[in-house]
Amino acid sequence: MGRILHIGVGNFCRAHLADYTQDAGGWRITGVSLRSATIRDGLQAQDYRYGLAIQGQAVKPITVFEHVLVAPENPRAVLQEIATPEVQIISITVTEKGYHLTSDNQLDVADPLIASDLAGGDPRTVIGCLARGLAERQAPVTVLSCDNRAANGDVLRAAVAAFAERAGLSIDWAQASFPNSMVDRITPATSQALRDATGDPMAVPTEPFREWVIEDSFAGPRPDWPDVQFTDDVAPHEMRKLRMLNAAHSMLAYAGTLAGHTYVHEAMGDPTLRQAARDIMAEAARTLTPDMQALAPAYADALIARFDNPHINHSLRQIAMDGSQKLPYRMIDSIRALQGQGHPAPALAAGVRAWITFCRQEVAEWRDVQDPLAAQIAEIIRTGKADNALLQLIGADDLSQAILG
Ligand code: CS2
Repeated sequence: MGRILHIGVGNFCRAHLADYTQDAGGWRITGVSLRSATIRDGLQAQDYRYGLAIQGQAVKPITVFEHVLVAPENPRAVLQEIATPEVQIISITVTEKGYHLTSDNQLDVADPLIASDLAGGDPRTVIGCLARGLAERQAPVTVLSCDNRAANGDVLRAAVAAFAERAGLSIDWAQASFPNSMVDRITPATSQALRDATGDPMAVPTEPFREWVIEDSFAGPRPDWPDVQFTDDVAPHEMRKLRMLNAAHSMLAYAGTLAGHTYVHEAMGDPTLRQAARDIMAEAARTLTPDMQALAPAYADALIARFDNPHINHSLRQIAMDGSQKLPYRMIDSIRALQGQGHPAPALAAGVRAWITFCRQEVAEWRDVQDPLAAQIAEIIRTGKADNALLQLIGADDLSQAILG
């Protein structure tokens, strides 16, 4: 029986990693919540079991969770689990902002939570927990990032190393591997209607499609996950997914919300936005490797069909969150690559401008922008600075001409 320690027990991991691990059999998952006790309390009340409501299928019971630790209640227990040899895989879904990186992917030492973790308090970030836990560990371990960041394993390793160096911790790097991975499954928040229909307050809704491509560099055993693609190089796959799916998603989130829509499938019903999603995918496709470019037309068609799914009420505002963390590798990298090839990127540029307009509208209407850089965004807008200042915030002011014209 293998053991996974999973940090970040939101809906995505409960629809993706947990579903694959349920199918594999033979492995158990201990969850870690870095902040609140809500998910632990909910799952504990039902013996850590919940239903996965895969659209169009019977609700699937997921029974792989053993228990969930809540870091603020018992930080020491989390570090002990990270260090324990029986845990062979530490997997992570903490969303883009959970890595606390600057726009050029360096550990953000000015971030208050990172600064507090470095100062030696009980760790509150995934980076602080991993650095302090791995420093106590003597057995091989695979740390598997399952978040939508480019080169997610590489940037996680670099952030943990930067933290360890500053904190004077020594980690046995020869025993730790950080494979890159690409994850995909559209998983909205749980609605009250689903809770009522299933009688399960912890049920998770998701689409039938799922995809997982992982770099085959595990330090030890792994579950026999079905239909996972193991490969030497995840980058071509993650570029395909982040630059086509997630870029179009983000554009729909900003332009769709501005146009008064609530869900992705509604925005897709708007001919202008639908075409804009197609155009972003086509522009992004030109930046991919030749193999991926060959797959891109069929992949784009499949994405459009997934976005059209009227049974998945995927909120545009949920996707709109944390734009400063998402845009760099969803849109900016592609615009830069296209510029390097001498190609314009009008659809992607319009996507970035939709983010700017969205931020300006939120601030004008006195709503908080849901973003770790919300204070800086609001300050730029309230003090009347030009759009270029927002580009600068996400490390894209070199593309001012291409984006703002
Ligand atoms: C979405 C993603 O919330 C978002 O930013 O674009 O969560 C998206 O649904 C997943 O990456 C799909 O795999």
